[in-house]
Amino acid sequence: MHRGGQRWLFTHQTMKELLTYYRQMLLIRRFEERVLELFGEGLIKGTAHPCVGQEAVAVGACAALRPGDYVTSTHRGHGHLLAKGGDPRRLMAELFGKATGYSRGRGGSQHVAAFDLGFLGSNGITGGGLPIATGAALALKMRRESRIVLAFFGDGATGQGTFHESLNLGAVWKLPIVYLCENNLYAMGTHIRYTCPVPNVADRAAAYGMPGVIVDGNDVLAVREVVREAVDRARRGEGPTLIEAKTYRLLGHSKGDTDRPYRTREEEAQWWARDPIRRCRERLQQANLLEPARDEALRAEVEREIEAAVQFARESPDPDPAVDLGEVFRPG
Ligand SMILES: Cc1ncc(C[n+]2csc(CCOP(=O)(O)OP(=O)(O)O)c2C)c(N)n1
Ligand SMILES: [Mg+2]
Repeated sequence: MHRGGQRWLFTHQTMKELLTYYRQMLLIRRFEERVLELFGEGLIKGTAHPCVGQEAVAVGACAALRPGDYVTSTHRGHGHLLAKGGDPRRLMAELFGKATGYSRGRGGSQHVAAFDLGFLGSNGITGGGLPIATGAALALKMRRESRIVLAFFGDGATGQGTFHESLNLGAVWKLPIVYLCENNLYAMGTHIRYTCPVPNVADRAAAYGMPGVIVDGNDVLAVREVVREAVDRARRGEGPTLIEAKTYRLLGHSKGDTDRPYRTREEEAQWWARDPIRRCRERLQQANLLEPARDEALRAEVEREIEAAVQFARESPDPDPAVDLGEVFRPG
């Protein structure tokens, strides 16, 4: 087990890339905030799990992938899809249950997939993405393809049987896969100290004979760096890596979790001080790449993109029950 992501230099190129990551993280943040508002307006039904605070994991990890690579996601998957190249309009339409959504409005927040983007689905089953990712990696290996899979999952998912089964087979078969745990310290209201007997999720990698790497999940460049190393290893045919990105969800577990009695406001304030977007902005400002006017212009641009997504979703047609139900209940 080692701590990764500290060995790189900031080249001018890296700093320019950081600006695009900053924009992507802002887009994800505003998407999530807008989704919560839309529940309030009654335009989105069901539930959603905002990834506010965890944007750097999604963006840093996807920045290390090629377009043809696959990812699997979780119930907290909007950021993963947007970072993998998802169009906010089509994701918003999916949340509205509209025919123009990525899964034609039938998947919703927790079961949306975009195969053309290599996005094998968000997943409402905790730990449910892990065997899907492992199976996809097995298929890629059997077909001798150079693509790889990255599985996002939460700390809570590491208590599921699927975690053991997937990492075990992934390691035994040396599959081209990266297991990326977003340790945000909580599974719903349960702190990880009550469910994990070792100090780090990454310590568990030893049981599977694979490298276990810890990274600051609120540092987008650090995440990109460690994921790159793991992706290269997977592509070389050397098998999986378990990465633990230490992060925090700054809002409630889901849109209904507003009081959060299981944790203190002081703890939250400490993590707000480590907000990945704020840290990224400060780094860009120190490099003179983000003067206030530019920052303002960028934010306004993101705002317009989000509003365009909402408008697209509102104006999109509902799915046609004649077509869509026919596809759900395929007769014998
Ligand atoms: C198999 C299963 N058990 C329980 C749940 C209820 N549940 C939904 S999210 C969640 C917590 C997941 O925690 P974690 O994996 O850490 O992800 P996070 O919510 O922190 O992103 C649980 C227990 C579920 N969806 N699926
Ligand atoms: Mg968690």
